[in-house]
Amino acid sequence: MDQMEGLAMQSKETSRRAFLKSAAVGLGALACGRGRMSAQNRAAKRPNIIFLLTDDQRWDTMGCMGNRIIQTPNMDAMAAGGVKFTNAFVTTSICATSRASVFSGQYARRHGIHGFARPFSDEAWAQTYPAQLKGAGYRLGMIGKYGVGKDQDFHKETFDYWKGIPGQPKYEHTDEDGNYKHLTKILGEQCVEFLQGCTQAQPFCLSVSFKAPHVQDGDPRQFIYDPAYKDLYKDAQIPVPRTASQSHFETLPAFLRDDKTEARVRWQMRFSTPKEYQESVKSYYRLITGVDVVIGKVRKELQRLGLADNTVIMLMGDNGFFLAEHGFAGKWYGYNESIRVPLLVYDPRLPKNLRGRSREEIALNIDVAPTLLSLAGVAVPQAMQGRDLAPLIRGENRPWRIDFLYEHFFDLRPKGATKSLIPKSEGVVSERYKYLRYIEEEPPYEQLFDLETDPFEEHNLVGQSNYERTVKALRIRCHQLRLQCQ
Ligand SMILES: [Ca+2]
Repeated sequence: MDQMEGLAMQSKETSRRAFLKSAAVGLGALACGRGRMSAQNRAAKRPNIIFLLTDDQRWDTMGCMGNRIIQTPNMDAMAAGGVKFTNAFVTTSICATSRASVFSGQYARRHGIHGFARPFSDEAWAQTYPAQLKGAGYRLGMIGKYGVGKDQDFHKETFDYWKGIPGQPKYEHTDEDGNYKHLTKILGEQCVEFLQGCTQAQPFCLSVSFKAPHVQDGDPRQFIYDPAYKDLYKDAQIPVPRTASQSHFETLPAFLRDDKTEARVRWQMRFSTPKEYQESVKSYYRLITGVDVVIGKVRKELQRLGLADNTVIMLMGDNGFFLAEHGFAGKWYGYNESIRVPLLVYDPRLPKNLRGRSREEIALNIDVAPTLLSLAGVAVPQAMQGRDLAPLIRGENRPWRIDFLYEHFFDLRPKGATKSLIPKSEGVVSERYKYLRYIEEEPPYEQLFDLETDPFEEHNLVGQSNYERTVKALRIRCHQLRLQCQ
């Protein structure tokens, strides 16, 4: 089939779905009496919010997303009692930039934070979800690796409870008696401390930014898990990804195979032998299970304090993570493993029939801020570019995005080098096709993947005559999105 025909069919299918969705919205409006009541109820008692952000957790590292090895009973319970977004992505796959997008609801193109040192200006911070919720009377808490700008530049005054950590925190700590204490456990204790300072009278928003399962950069042990979990997964055999083969690696262009690139340097440290691969993935899983245990403790404390029935908990990853796919480690590139993240929303106010559902719409890191504001009944600032996921959480249908702009401009250049050791890229991720281009190459190196027939992104279709028109259409779409997202 001609590829443009394919695109046209896709767009026809999209209109059909949009029609069905708007018809469903129409039907929903018929029951508007009840809708208004629930809106009033929502306004009457504003929910508490806990936003949990994991660091480098990819979408498929939870039991509820089909992983049969990892143990995440508390994440699975959140999904079973709430809503699971199965197509959640980040618009830029790196800690600082993605976190800036989470806080602001904006693409990197707009917030301009492409590296680790640049902070939010006062004006920009005023438009973020913490500042907006603070203005609306919420009690604010921040725990863990906030990841944007330097310590002295962060807007700590917004928070009533501040346990933010600048830079890349260390995993290993000792308590006052000199006993070992893992960072994830400390963050969990701080969550409990924050909750114990809350009352029914004032709603709260607690943002918890775990370091786990991010590696400890500069430490040869890399994934430093709590020794309490050392026996977990000991006897498991982690399957090797199909794209981790040498034959697939050799199909990649030379600049992506370059051993000096960060994705290859880190691959060498983590995955270069089968034994290393097994140990790295198991340790990564142990770090995630550590976070899961904290979620269980937080939920138990909410119950104990009588806050559970009115506290919405959201969990997201700040970016995905290569576990040797395509011969890479780390994230940054626009491949699925790097950009796809977990996203769960547990809302105890949901009626029983709406719990345990999956939403397949494309959800993004820039949707977090407008969603949290909407849950709190606070108007979403114009500057935010993400969409409110709350209607989807409530089981409603809305016409939804079918693509988004991917962008990655972090500059890691040794002195005198002309290119970043993390090749910069941008592109369009749509439901059917993914178009990426690496902008430092001359001419830019382009990739086109048909996600329907090639879900592992093994076959670059650029250069094939029957895809020429698709590539042209996506170049235009990329240009449009770049302009729209400024
Ligand atoms: Ca990260």
